[in-house]
Amino acid sequence: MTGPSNRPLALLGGKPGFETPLHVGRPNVGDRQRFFQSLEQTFDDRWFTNDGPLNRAFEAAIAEEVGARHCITVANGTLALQLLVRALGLTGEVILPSFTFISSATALSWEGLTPVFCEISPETHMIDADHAETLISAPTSAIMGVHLWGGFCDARALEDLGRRKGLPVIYDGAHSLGTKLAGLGAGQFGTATILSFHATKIVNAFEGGAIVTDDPALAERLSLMRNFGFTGPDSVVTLGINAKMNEVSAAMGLNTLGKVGTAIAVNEDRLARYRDALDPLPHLHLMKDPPAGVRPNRHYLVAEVDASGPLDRNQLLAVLEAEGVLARRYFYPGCHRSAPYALERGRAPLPATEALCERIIQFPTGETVSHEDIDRIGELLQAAYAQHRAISARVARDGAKPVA
Ligand code: T4K
Repeated sequence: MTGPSNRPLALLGGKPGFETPLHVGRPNVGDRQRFFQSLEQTFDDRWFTNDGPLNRAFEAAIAEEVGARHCITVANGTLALQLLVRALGLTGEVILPSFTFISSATALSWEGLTPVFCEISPETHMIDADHAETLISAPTSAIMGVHLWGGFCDARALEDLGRRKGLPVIYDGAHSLGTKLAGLGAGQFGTATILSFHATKIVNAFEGGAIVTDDPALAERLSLMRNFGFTGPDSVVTLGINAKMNEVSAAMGLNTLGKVGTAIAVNEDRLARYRDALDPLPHLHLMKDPPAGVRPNRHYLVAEVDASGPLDRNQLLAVLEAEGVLARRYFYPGCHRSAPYALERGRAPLPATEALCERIIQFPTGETVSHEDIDRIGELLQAAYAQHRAISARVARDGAKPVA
């Protein structure tokens, strides 16, 4: 009898479950017609970049969505962070979690700051404010929380810490469009928050980013800095750079922002299906729901592989990759163990971060993933656990080849 458990797996010589690979981070397309229509005007006007009408409309719409007074669009989220720390005049060290995308740290280093890596809560995967407090010293100039997976980090604890220590709190909110904490958007916390509109984000502008803040002077500095420091023709008043968002990106941003509610509903629907599909698997746990009061956008489908189970995370990634399911292990190995920082001495180990890096797995979700796809992923995983001995032997012989 054949059933999910004895299905022939591609890693063991069977036919892959998916002819066309399934990706984590497939872009949302939004309303194609609206996108192309809005560009007709751009072509008619021949105004392609430099604070164009679509950029202004996108800035207003983002500011409203996240509840901030000001939004300054830029070319990507990494540049947003670089400009922000420069505009704030930060010096010395900035404390942030190691468990984040590498550019949260490298953007700081690029601006001459030293990232000091702190621990996370194993429950939320986000910054541990108590550990952050132990790392504050004379050179510390700011604390940066990172809102991961479409949830919120413990902003209240961080801001309490910032107040007590007289330090600004900033946020990397690259994942946080559409997320709410007690009805408040990401723009209602800290000195400022950076956003990303990379293709893989819930609201995408192909590439893009923004800084949101309530501080008018900071907003003014940032908008000068992103446009070479010009206040008018021939008048450069500050050191600037070209960090502008173009009109095509702003059109895509407006288009996908208009569909953010639908995108969240689709993500919720896929999560419900994954709950059923993964339910028979005792060693694979979907991430717990966020604390009460948080409305997540569910843009990442995050699970943890139980270390006491018969297969480890890398073996599961190898099984899935062979089947055409390109699951990921964000943010392995953790910034502190990535090449730019791995050789630094004298830093405390980060055991919670390192343990999570070995367990974490993200599955494909969103509008390009169907219920049938999710059911099939569940069956493939059941088959993998049922055939764990053959898989372990295969991997021991030829190596697990997890995606980067
Ligand atoms: N802070 C945090 C917490 C972040 O997560 C990020 C970015 C940033 C800051 C910086 O923001 P940006 O400067 O990027 O605006 C991807 C994204 O490139 C990156 O934006 C994102 N975080 C990170 C979590 O994921 P990679 O290196 O994994 O990208 P890549 O090329 O492997 O693509 C990811 C998956 O998406 C693949 O399975 C393929 C799929 N994909 C990708 C693109 C670009 C598509 O299906 N279509 C596409 O067009 O970093």
